[in-house]
Amino acid sequence: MKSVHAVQQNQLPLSEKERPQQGLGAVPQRKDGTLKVTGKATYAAEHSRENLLYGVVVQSTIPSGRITEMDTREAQNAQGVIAIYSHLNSLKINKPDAIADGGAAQTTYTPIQHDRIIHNGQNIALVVAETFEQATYAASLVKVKYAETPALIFPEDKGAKPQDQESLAINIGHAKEAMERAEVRIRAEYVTPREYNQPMEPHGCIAQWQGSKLTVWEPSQWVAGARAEIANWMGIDSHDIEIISPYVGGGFGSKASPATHVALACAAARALKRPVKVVLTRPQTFTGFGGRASTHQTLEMGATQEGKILSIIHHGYNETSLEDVFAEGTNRVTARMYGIENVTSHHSVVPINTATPGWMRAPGENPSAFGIEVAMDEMASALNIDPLALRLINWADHDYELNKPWSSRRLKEAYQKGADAFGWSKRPMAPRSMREGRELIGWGMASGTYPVNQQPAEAMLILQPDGQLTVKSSGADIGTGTYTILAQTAAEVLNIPQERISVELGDTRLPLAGVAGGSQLAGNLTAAVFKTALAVRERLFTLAVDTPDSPLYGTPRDKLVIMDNAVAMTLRPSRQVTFADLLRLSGMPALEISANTFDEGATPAERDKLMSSLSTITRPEEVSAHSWSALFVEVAVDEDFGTVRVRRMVGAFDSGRLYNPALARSQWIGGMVMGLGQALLEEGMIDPRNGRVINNNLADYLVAVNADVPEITTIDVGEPDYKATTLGGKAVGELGIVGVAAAISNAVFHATGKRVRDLPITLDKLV
Ligand code: MCN
Ligand code: MOS
Repeated sequence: MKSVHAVQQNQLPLSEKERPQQGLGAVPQRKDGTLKVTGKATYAAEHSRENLLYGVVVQSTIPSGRITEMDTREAQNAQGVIAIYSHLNSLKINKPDAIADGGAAQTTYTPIQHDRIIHNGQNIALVVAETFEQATYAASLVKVKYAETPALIFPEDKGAKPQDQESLAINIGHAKEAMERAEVRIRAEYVTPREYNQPMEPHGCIAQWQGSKLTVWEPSQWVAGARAEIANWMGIDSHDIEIISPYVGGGFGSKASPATHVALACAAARALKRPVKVVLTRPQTFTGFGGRASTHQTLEMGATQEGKILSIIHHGYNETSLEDVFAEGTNRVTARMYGIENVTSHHSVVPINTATPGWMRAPGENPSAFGIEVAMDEMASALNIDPLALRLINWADHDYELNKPWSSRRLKEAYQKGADAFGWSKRPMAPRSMREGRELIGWGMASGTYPVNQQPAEAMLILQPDGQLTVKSSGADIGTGTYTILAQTAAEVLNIPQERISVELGDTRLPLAGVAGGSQLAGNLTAAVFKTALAVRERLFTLAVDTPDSPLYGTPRDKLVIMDNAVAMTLRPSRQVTFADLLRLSGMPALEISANTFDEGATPAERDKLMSSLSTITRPEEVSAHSWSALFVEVAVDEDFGTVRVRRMVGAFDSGRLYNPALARSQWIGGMVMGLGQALLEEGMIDPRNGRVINNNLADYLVAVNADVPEITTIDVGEPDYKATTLGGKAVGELGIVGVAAAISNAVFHATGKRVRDLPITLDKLV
């Protein structure tokens, strides 16, 4: 027996000797590592302010209707209570601009502005008291009466109306005709349930006004967006707002924009002229903002006997709220993964009584891959062709959906290296052909992909005479490693050791950055820091050769390097001038340089506006740029009880160049673990009577924990892709989860002969 949870410390791409010691590609200790493990990284709600008040949110207990009465008398009189805000004495909160309209808000629902209830667990009041306990107790005393109206609990409910999302439709070739020519056809429905991000740090903020200026400590994946949304809510200029968010205890999409309790905190703090902290309880995080929408796909696939897939006909939908359209594009991957000439696909949203769903690690790609990657396995099985062989028969030599060449696609290498490491060639074709005692053993595989998104960014570098360098960006490190890779980027150019570099992040006072979402921030920020570091180096060289008293005065600049806190001659390093001398000679206390990757000529105001919207997210134009993965999984299924254990996982990934192979690996592993949870455990259970999330806590909403996690092997097959990004890296953060649930479902089929198409794969579906 092997020990549980042994995440294998397997080989990094290069041996210790070959790996760069600093700069990109090195694996220095995490900048925030010591702070986090010693508890010195202070998260938003851990801050303390003088005169702080505590707000506790009251949530609705019905899914649909109106509030007819809210009796707050007893609560008002409870000890320590300062104020209770509801629609009855409403604080003004304006509707924010939705992401779809170039704003920053995932939901445009504005709490306590009216008596209308559109989902269960909706924020309907805020109780503010001197202590958290007092506010919690008083909140329990608020009595609400409702006039209930019929609710749409599930998208399949009678009366729910799908809205086709035309912009998501895909039409390539002639899918219907091609389907008729197919010799073998499969058709199935694939379902993913409502899922919840559940980061370790629950959502909580502190809002404090000083006159007309507002400061918000808020865990944020995107401080510029948070500021824009709060400015909308409060009806003030965004420059009067500061968001402070240096550490984020995970978000997985749910902290891309502030949820509505932040509006309540800001509005209450303004009214009371005291700082207010509002932290959602874990149960409240299940409805205080949306998780991943439940999705549903019907996928028909037709192929020749030889395994050439001729056609896909696909239709998908997801639930959304009554107020906002959130599309969890179930066809994001469907037409892209393979070389299929004929595909037609539609995606709809179905408004129901739920919180507006939001981003959750690889929105779109994740459920989409579950559909197509299980369908591929079904087709392989129908054709009696090995699933990996079927994928190679249908290899896409370019992007069929966009009709563009790939920027790079080392997926064949991923298939091969992953299969070798796993031992895939020994896989017997027939299901139920491997067994160990009472356990049925199965091997499954799938592929995954995630696109390269891009946004411009700014960066500032400050070099002190003693060689200390500070890197500044408002971008977030949500646990991903941004602090570390930005120090590495600066070190790459300026040859400064890690311990002399400090990085400041996650604060609107710092240079503009976009969202840590869409797995793009690493590429965006390393590009900006790289450009700035080059400018610093150029400036140092200029000072060295142009300053009359410099020992390097008049030296040709192409003969210069930076080493040991000095500008030196490449071939005669003893001829040098230290940073300290250089700055002193030029009369500068420090060298401070900013640069950005915006279009030239964009004014600061334009840049500012662009960064508070997601409309600036682009993709490379000439090419289709994506990260790729091949995933291999072994499961053991107890034949009597139907319990599934994942026994090992191998993931081979093409994320282009890795800025930090250890961090990238830890991201891939994180994605795979989350995918394991999605495959076997995660399911928001909705009470059909009232739309309540029944398992709204971490004891009942199960995520994968250490004991669920087997040996995980990761293999890096990427090479620098300079068509994709400036520094050659591609997406990492979300890639690891895409396709994992499919690989596990396929392995379970191989073990048991049972195909589970609706997640999670629980034992009741197997016995
Ligand atoms: N990286 C690398 N080489 C590359 C690209 C990235 O070494 N070519 C590494 C870097 O350490 C970088 C990290 O991977 O910091 C993630 O980079 P990237 O793929 O650009 O993703 P973002 O920085 O935009 O992070 C967001 C992404 C998303 S969208 C979700 S969802 C997610 C994820 O990151 N949420 C996370 N990973 C998470 N990890 C943690 N711990 N917590 C979350 O909430
Ligand atoms: Mo990630 S779900 O794009 O924040």
